Amino acid sequence: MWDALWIGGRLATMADARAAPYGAIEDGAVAAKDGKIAWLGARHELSGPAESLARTVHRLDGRWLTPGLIDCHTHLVYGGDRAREFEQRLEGASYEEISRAGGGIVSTVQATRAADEDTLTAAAKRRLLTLLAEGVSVVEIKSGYGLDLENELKQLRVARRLGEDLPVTVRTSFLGAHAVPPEYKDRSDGYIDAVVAMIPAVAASGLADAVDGFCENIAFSAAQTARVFEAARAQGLPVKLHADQLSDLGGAALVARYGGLSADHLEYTSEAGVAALAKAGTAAVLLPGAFYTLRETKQPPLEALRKAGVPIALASDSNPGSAPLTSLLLTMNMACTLFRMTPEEALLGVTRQGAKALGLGASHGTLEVGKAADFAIWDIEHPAELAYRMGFNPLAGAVKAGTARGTV
Ligand code: DI6
Ligand code: FE
Repeated sequence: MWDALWIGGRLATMADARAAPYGAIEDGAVAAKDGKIAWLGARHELSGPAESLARTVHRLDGRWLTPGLIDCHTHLVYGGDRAREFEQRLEGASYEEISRAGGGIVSTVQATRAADEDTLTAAAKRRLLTLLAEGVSVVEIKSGYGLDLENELKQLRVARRLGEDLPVTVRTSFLGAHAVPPEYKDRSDGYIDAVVAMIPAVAASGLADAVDGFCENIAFSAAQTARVFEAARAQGLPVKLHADQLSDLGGAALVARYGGLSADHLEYTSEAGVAALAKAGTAAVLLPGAFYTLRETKQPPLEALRKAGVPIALASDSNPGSAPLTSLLLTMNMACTLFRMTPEEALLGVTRQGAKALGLGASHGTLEVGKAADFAIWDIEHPAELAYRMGFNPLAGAVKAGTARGTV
C-alpha cells in the first residue's frame, strides 16, 4: 500500500527528454511511500483501482506535475538591503566602483554582522517563503556576508534552521572568500590566510555542505581561490565557484581542476573553460537575474556549453546587490529572453541540472522511482508556460517528501 497517489494529471518527468519533450507522460500517475517516489507511469498501467493502492488519492484534474523546483545558488541570509546602491547605479556608478568605494558586498557585511540570528532568520524566511510559493523544494544558501568565523557560522546556522522550520531541503555553502572585509583592507592575502584557517572549524561544525569562492578582479585571484580549494579538499568538502562573471580569470577551468560541483555565472568563460567543465563533469550555473540587474552585455557561452554537453543549471542568485530576485519562474523567463535558452532547458535548469549542481542528482531533480517525492503542481496547459509569463504564479500545490503542502 502506497502512502499517496496522484492521478489524472500530466507528468513532466524531466528524466528522459528523448522519449518525449519534458519527459512527459500524458494521463500519468505517481505514487509516494516513505517520502520517495514508489511508482510512476501511465494511469492505465496501475494494477488496480486507485483507492485500493494508496491510503490517499489526489486528483490532478489535468494539471501538470513537475519535480519540485531547485534553486541551486542563493545568498538568502543577509542583513539590511542595498536599495540606495540601486539608486547610485541609476545615477551612473558601476557595481565595481561602488564595491571599490567600500559599498557593495562590504556594506551588507556590516548589516549582517550587526544582526542577530532571529532577525536574520525572519528576514530570510520571508524571501524563502516567496520561493516556496513558486514550487521550490530544494534551495542552496551561501554564507559570505560574515567574513569572520563567528559571523559566517551564524549565517550557516540560520540557513540550516530555515531547512528545519520550512518544508524545503537546504544545502549550504561556506563563502568566506566572497570579499575582503574592512579589517583586511589592502591585505587580501592575509584575509585568504584567515579563510584557510576557518575551513577546518567550518567543516567540524557540520554546517557547510560545500565551499564556494568569488574569483574576480574585485574579489580574489585564481591563485588565492586555489588556496581556499586546497583547504576545502583537505577537509573533504566539495567546491564550487563564482567564475568569470565580470572578466575571464580562468575560474571555470580552476573549479573544474578541483572536480567542482559547479561553475557559476560564466559570462566571460572561454572555449577552454567550457572544455574543462565538460571533462570534469562540473555543472554550469547560469544566473540571468544578475546579468539583468547589472545590465551586462556579454553573454555566457550557451552554444559551446550545449555542444560540449555540460549540464546547464539555472538559479536566482538571490542577493541584496546584483540580484534582488526571489522568483525562479522569472529567472526561467530571463534565461529564455536574455540568454535564448529554450523553455525546456530552463525547466531542466531548475530541476534535473539544478540537482546535479548540488551533488543531489541521485536523489532529486527528476520524477523517477526512488527519488524524493518532491513535486510542484501547476495550473497550466503546457510546461512552456512556466518560462513564458512574467509575474504570474500558476502553482496549484506542492508536495515535499510525499506530503502535500498546498500553496504556501
Ligand atoms: N557574485 C554575485 O552575484 C553575488 N556575489 C558574488 O560573488 C553578489 C553579492 C552582492 O552584491 O551582495
Ligand atoms: Fe552569487
